[in-house]
Amino acid sequence: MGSVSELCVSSLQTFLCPAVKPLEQAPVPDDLTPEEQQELENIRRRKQELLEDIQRLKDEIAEVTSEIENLGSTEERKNMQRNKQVAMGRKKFNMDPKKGIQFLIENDLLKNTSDDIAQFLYKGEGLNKTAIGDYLGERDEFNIQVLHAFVELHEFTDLNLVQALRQFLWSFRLPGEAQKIDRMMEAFAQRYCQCNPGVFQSTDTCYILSFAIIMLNTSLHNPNVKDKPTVERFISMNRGINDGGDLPEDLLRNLYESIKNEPFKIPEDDGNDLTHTFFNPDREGWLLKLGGRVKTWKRRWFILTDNCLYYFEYTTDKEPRGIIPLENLSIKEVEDKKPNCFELFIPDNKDQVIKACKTEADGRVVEGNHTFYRISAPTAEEKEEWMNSIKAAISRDPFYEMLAARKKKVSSMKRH
Ligand code: 4IP
Repeated sequence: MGSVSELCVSSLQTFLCPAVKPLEQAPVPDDLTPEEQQELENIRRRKQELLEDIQRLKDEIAEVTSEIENLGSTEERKNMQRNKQVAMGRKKFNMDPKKGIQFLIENDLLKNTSDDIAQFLYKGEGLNKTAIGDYLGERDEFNIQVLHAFVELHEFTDLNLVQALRQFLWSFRLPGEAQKIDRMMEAFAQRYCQCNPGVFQSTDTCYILSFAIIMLNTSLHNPNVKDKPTVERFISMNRGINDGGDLPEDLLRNLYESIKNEPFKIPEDDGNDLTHTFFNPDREGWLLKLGGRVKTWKRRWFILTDNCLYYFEYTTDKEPRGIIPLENLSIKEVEDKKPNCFELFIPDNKDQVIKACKTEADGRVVEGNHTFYRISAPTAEEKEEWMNSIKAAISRDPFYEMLAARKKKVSSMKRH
């Protein structure tokens, strides 16, 4: 705009005289007839008028040019100011997401609607993915609306569940709190099912399988997990999750292969993400166990998984001799003639029989009758490791409860 007006001014200046002064009236020559003299005067007056018009035009152009110049600099200034404030808002958001959003709204940099905020978070420019995750996970009604608007911005049509999860889990970092993860994964599952109708019987199925995939990712790629699940185990772990029915084996195989070939990329791992909080590596190994009523020591192959301790006579046995759910149990070190002993017991109730099951010599599965389980490890180091793993499993695991509730819901659908 400025350059056009500059051109206009300079062109006019080139073609017209630099400044318009009133014409000095030259004397009228004597040899003209009165008519000719009159005509000459008319021409001179006309010329004067024209020159005045030109001067007026020049003044107007000069005025407009200066206005344009001023306008340019104020707009630039405004833009700079705005960018500065946006950068400040982002910084505030990264430190305290709620305050950052409030700041941006108060300064008219963001509209106070769930759609606009979701868009801002989805674009994520300069935003910390942990802060995005924290904001989206909040329980507040408005934050939940933003979460839904955010998830709607993701396009999952024709993506398999692993591809969709990759996209979703890269757009923010899942917070460590169970309830937050629950809301986010619920929203994810809803959106996935909406984009891909007919793949799963229900959102719950999609939700459960999403968790199974995240856990599989950890089992396959976390070096602490020694026992890597096979595709068959993954398939059998997910039996009956499709509202009581099975998911197609091909689908599960594809998902398994995808995760096996490429682990999830999780933003900024600061040790508080799902893979760390959710999944405690399983443990397995030989331990000695003291009998319940008859106090004989037996060498058993123990496996710690799914919040339960299983023991087998042989490593290759399909059926365990006993299962001890770890819920509500405590663990402590104890002295015994056997070395490296620890005990599982019910806190504050040492006479109560622990809920567990065992297989009798004749093959019948019966309730256990231990008031405590005393166990001896081969070395002090292994005792430490077992105790730590069991403690981690015992500590109330909200994710486990969350998933257990869903699984219960899904399997009850089958019965009704
Ligand atoms: C048995 O002793 C074994 O120690 C059993 O362990 C044990 O069952 C029995 O406990 C105990 O009587 P004997 O083999 O000498 O008879 P396992 O099942 O590992 O063989 P637990 O409950 O520990 O599995 P009681 O409570 O049934 O007596």
